[in-house]
Amino acid sequence: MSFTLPDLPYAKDALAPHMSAETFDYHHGKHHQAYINVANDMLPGSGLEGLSLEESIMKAEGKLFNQLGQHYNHSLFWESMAPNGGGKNIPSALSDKIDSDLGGYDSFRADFIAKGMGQFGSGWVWLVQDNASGKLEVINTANADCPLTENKTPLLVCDVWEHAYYIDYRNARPKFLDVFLDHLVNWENATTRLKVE
Ligand code: MN3
Repeated sequence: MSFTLPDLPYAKDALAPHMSAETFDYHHGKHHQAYINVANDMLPGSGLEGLSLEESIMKAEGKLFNQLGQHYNHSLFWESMAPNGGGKNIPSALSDKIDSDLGGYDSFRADFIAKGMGQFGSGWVWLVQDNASGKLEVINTANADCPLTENKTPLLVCDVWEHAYYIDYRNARPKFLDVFLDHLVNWENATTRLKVE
């Protein structure tokens, strides 16, 4: 099979002024598309033909893993945002888990920003659920690395590579992380990914 660029789950100007249509033109239309194009070029003969994206990520290595990881991570990034998102209006199933596992929203927010700022160079900051313990965790990963390979289920992700925010925020990663949390997070989507025991 080959992979295709997923449509954004909103109009490309729907998150403005927090994330501009110009950012989506480049980040979704060019960066994300390029990872898919290279992955599709590399898949024939790789032994991974016909596998789902998630299955492929678990088996791929090297350059092909990097393309597939970027495809998965960016796809979740688009779904992690929504118009009029962010803030503390979190469905109770997830809000209760944030309280019990992460010490509450304010603690989560501070940790998410610290880990997002602490990721040197390209990478991601995530809210994940560990599949073994069932507990929520805030983690960062470098480059194309993806929590799926660490037995964790991603609930939401923010891209902290400069191309995610340079058009709208220039070099101000802290401002971008503030805006992501306060105005963009799609808490309903994150809650649908939560496994409730
Ligand atoms: Mn990116």
